[in-house]
Amino acid sequence: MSDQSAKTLFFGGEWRSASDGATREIRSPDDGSLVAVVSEATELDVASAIASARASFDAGEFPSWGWAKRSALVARIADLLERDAEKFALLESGDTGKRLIEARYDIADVVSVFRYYAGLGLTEHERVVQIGDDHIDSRIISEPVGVCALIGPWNYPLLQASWKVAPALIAGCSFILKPSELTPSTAIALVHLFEEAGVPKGVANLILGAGAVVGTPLTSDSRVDLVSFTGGLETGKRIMGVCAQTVKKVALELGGKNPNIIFADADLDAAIDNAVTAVFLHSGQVCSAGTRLLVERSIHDRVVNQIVARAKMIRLGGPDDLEAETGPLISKAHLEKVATYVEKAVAEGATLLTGGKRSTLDGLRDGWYFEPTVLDNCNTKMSCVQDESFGPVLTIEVFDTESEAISLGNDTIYGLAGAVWTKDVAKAKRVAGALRHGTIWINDFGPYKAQAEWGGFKASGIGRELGPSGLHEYLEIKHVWTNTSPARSGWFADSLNSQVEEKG
Ligand code: TXE
Repeated sequence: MSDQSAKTLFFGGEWRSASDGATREIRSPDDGSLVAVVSEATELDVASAIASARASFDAGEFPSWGWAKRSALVARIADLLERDAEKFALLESGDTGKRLIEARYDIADVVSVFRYYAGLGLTEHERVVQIGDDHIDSRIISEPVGVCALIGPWNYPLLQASWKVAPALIAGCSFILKPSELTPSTAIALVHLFEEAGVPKGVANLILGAGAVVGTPLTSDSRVDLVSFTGGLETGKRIMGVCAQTVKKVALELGGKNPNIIFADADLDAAIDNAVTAVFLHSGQVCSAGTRLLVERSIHDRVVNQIVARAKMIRLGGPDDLEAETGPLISKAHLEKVATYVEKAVAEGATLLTGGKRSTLDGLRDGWYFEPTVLDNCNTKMSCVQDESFGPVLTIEVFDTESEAISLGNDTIYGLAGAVWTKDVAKAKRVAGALRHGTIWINDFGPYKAQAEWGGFKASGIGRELGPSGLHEYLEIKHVWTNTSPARSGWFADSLNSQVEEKG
């Protein structure tokens, strides 16, 4: 256990305890053991962190450092993260319960996000507008948006934080990072690393605590210019409502209900294997999880039988279990949510083919393990098809035609990601074009890259992370018009000047 209880909030360039001394215990989802004790911020701490960020932005040097200097800083952070990768992976798997090998992949991805934005910072950020007049210089420039509240979830804590802090730093913003109260350890370590890298005082601030307590003070404060949030739909709606009061910019990633469409002419071996990974990776706690399998009727039995057989074989286990293939759910509350979701699905007419309950197999200690679950005979009227379970639960629907597959794939309020499996390239492109989701994979499932935008259509969110658009979220656009040969506008009659002219 790391005893971080002393001082784990960071603002004004100093590590601090909560103003009332409150702390929170972080417990392993694998066995309930104590992982860390951290400070639990108060509203007063939030106000101080915002003041720190505001002062550094309004009166500090960072916004005027220039792109190249900020890029060098972000590249330095990438180097330090690479140096400390194993330490970060251990912290991440400790808080989330995910296998160490998965946490290592996450940290490698975090490094590439910092490296990508370090490189993007060195590209051109100004645009000259061609006016056709030698005396006019019309220039579009990008400036930092200001003070940002960056609120993250618990499934990929450091990775989701990196999608926000790396572009915010490149842009020259100051920020308050608020990780999930369930998984704060890597955010604490990251801010220590920011200090070592030389992030100026007040630019990076860290607040820990429950969203219900620190969330509203953070998102309602008029000194905050932008809120970037990744989390659940209901929390996202609440945040958007709060932000409307001060007309803040918002960037939201609110999950998805992602269709994975398999046509009969697909490479079924690859399609089935990827379908299993798509839904059961990280026990379904993935915003882009392939939780809705849409399968062409003629291959339904073959595909479903194989998926069920594979689901039954999946080995659950904790961070240090080298045989394990996936880990526990994040908390008791989340496990109960997933169990209720399955119960409701069955009550609504879905057929439970495997799983559906907490796994208590020997060796699973007292963790929040849930059996990989497959529900057949589902349809879009059922809540299991419409709501995000965020657990290892696959729902199966059948279709007969291409247009039916498309309309089923779009019959959701969400629009984050989807996949289509077929050997017919033209059909794959037609379906990809018709699906209203932010990422479409053709004959693949899951890859994302720091260079490629990530985000959702419809209720999956607002804005994009990663890629150049992920930086644009943190920039204000300013048009500067310079006239090197000023002249009278001549728009209104000027009696004063005409009198002067008459007298003359
Ligand atoms: O998320 P919350 P929860 C989905 C998933 C999951 C559901 C609920 O379906 O079952 O959301 O999970 C902070 N103002 N996703 O309850 O509440 C909170 O402290 C400001 C999808 O854990 O959205 C945490 O830091 N902040 C998702 C963060 O919001 C508030 C990943 C996320 O918590 C706040 C995680 C408030 N009023 C869950 N209330 C994805 N898109 O990948 C809470 N928070």
